[in-house]
Amino acid sequence: MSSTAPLVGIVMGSDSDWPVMEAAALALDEFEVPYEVDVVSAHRMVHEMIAYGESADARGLKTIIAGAGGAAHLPGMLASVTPLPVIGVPVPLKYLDGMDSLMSIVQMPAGVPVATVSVAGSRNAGLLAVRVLAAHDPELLARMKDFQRRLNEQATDKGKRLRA
Ligand code: RP5
Repeated sequence: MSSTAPLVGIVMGSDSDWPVMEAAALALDEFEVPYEVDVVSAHRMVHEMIAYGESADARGLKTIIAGAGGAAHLPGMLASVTPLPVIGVPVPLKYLDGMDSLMSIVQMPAGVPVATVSVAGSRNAGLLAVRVLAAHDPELLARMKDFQRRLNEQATDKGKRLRA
């Protein structure tokens, strides 16, 4: 990619979410996709959160990955104020095994979509953001196809080793 301006915004409700969210950043690193990282709490920083969502497309972001735990309203609230695709990452906390985070993010009202990945599935969130960008970037699309080919080879090799 020629641009170094961030194309993906990775945001989370607290810095305590970072151990889960870091895998999204690592996936974007693998594909050399520029991104920014910030804490934008839906509850503790409501005005900053709205400003972030409202300015995201004008600042050049193409998609937002938002992670939060518990009463995880951040992805949905951002999706309410930005036209960009929002990918939600349910962060599991100490209680309820992340089911509270998952339910808070996945069941959005019609008209306000959030692409929810699995509990703590931030690597897939990063890879999904790459696919969103790759749809309009032939070079990135080729790299995603190569990634998928290697994934297939690795899985095939595992099968071969088991059968040997
Ligand atoms: C949520 O509250 C955050 O996304 C985080 O998962 C959770 C706990 O935050 P801290 O109390 O650790 O800052 O809004």
